[in-house]
Amino acid sequence: MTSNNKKKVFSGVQPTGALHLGNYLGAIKNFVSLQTDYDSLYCIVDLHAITVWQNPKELKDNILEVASAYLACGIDPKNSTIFVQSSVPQHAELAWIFNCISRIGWLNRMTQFKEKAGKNKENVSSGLYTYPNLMAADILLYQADLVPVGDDQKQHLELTRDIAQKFNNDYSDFGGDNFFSIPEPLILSGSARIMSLRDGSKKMSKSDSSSMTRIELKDDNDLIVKKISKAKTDPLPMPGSLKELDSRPEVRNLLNIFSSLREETVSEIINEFNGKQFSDFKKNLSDLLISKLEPIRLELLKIEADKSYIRDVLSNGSYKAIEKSEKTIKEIKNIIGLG
Ligand code: AQP
Repeated sequence: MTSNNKKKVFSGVQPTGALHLGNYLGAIKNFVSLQTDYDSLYCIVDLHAITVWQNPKELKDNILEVASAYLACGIDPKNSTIFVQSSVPQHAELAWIFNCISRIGWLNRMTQFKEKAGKNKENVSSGLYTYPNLMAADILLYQADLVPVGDDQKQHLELTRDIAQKFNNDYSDFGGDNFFSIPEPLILSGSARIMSLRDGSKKMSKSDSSSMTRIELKDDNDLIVKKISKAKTDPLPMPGSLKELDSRPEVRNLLNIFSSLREETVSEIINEFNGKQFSDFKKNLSDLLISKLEPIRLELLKIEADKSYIRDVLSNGSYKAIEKSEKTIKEIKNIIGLG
């Protein structure tokens, strides 16, 4: 607990490209709803982004884009600390310490590394491999109680908990006993994994080479209609039960999106459209997306045009984050015997 008795929340988004509906429904929408009840830190995790090569000019722009998206979606800098990870050097410092705590066997089990490295395992950066240690540092640096993430990040959260526990055990005789509180993942209802519009077995992702696989926060209304009308389905009629969705991943994904946006269950949506044409459903889905995303897009464009406002928000955020993290890192170094 913090001095104001609010629990702490930490989460982040990588500045790796245009933000999409998955980032919004799986992460940012939840950040907004948590910020009044929790002491919230929302980070733009650029050090994570460079685990895969980024064009430096685009990276700079993408950092500002994530900051603008946070603000446009409703994260309020009066309630939350918004900052860029690399502007707070304590993240990298603690990540190095965690490289020495975390075990190779633990990292070898991370499915996200296996998915991202694919067949190219020998040739990806070592940063991609140790990425979960940096994520643990992000969270534990602020002694966060809760971490709102999409369910794809749950395994990394478990590793964070393992690192915290091992640190507490390894240094229990040196002031480390119960030093880190063990953070909990916060997978909120409605934050289902959103899948690609062209392949229901792949998650919607910024780095997919085709923008037709995702709805981007900056897509205008016509483009949303086009992407939804071209979204893959199957020749069968609208489903009549949840069971049918097991073998229909693309249809399930569109229903999940509808249900998340409407904040109703998938069963309710199935009942509403049972017996109707797919084209009716898609038209309703496009209308719903437009009603939720158009105000965000307009706000995003307005904020992006005001670079000095964004820079002010980020430099205030970084100041606050350094203030919070400096004390923790000093204590950790003292426990370990560094410096
Ligand atoms: N498809 C998704 N469905 C639900 N949640 C998602 N998130 C990402 N994609 C989906 C959640 O968004 C937060 C920020 O993600 P990130 O940018 O840090 O990294 P990512 O998960 O690797 O996202 P992308 O879009 O797939 O980026 P690239 O293509 O660069 O790897 C996280 O909480 C994540 O769960």
